[in-house]
Amino acid sequence: MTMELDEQARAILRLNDMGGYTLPTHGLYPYQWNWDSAFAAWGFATFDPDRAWTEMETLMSGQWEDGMVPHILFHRPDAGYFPGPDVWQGRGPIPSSGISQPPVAASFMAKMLDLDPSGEPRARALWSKLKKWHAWFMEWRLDKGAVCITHPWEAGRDNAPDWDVAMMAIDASDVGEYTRRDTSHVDPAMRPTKFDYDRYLKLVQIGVSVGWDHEKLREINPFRVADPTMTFTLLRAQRDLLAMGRRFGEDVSEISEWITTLEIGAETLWNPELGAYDSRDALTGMFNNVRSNASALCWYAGINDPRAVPATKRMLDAAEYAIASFDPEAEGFEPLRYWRGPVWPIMNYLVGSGMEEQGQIEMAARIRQDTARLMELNGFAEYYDPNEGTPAGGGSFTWTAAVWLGWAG
Ligand code: 9YW
Repeated sequence: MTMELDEQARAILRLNDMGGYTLPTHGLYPYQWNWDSAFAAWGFATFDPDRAWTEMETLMSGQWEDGMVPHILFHRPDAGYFPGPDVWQGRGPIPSSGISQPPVAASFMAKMLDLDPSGEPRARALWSKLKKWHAWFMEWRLDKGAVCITHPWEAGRDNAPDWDVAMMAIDASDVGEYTRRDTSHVDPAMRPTKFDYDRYLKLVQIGVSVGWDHEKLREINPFRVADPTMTFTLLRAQRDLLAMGRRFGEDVSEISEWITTLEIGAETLWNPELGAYDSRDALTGMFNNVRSNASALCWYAGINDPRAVPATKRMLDAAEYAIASFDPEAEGFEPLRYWRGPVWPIMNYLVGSGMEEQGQIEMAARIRQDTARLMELNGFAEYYDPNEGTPAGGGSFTWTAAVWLGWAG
């Protein structure tokens, strides 16, 4: 059984391999996405290290002059996805979007180096690029030390309830006509709504209007939310970058300072009333009061926080398959609508492996077993219904296959 699934997972990576970069899935997502690609590299590292390093190199080849690594690289135009390069008008060396995504690449590079120590020269060459990207976050995205997103797509959790209040404050009445493509690939009931898409596009238009000038955007962008996903993944990535830097004989003093700043920032996301880490609107200072799986990334970030245990356990117990993206007991929970309830293997890996490292063995085992069970029963889907296990979203999904190869299988 396991052998067979290993083969299927490898076949998915090959199927989605465009030669140098990997698509999340054909049809729905026909480009190179940032954090998907880092997962893909790790998946490849389990059976084809050379291809794994190439994936990372292609991702980092899209880095902007200022250090940002975009959330999408549009290597070849594809009419099946909207909004494409003509709408985004990114200003990097490769046509791209104008925002970033959770910076998990350094952490996966550390894993790749463990799996393939002979890749060290390639890792060394990538290290300074990753550092420049991390520096970009520290310069442009902090609020009280926590990392902000400037667009819901930047968090990788597109329509999470975390952003609802901030989204309501955006006036998108002049966004104009456009045709969505996502809803022609996947059931619209599983996708973000038109209300969301209008605002996703409005934010892109605002970015384009100032040529993605981060300084100007800091003043005019109507959306700026400090996010646990971003804060915890960057904190973890800084730790991994620091450890690799030491090994390579690099000066890591600045990275140590960044870690301290981010630890302080992470604490500002603790919402005592919720008993969880929460997103916080940087423009209003208000917590969003949303219990999501992002809170449980604290362990992955190296923060072994006993305060976070009770609510996390309750979330695990509230679903058949842990861990739901949004609290199954909360009002507005939707088991099939993207980031408003479904369980995502990639988040399970980040949360579960962090728990393993920090000695939260019971919760970790539960998450890992559930992740494996979902794939054994229902294949390598984008995400699943946390109660029924129904596979949903795109099929033959790259990062789900990578999680099987690297961890769950
Ligand atoms: C979009 C590719 C991406 C992921 C995100 C996920 C979704 C939609 O798909 O984004 O149009 O960018 O939310 O995390 O990287 O799998």
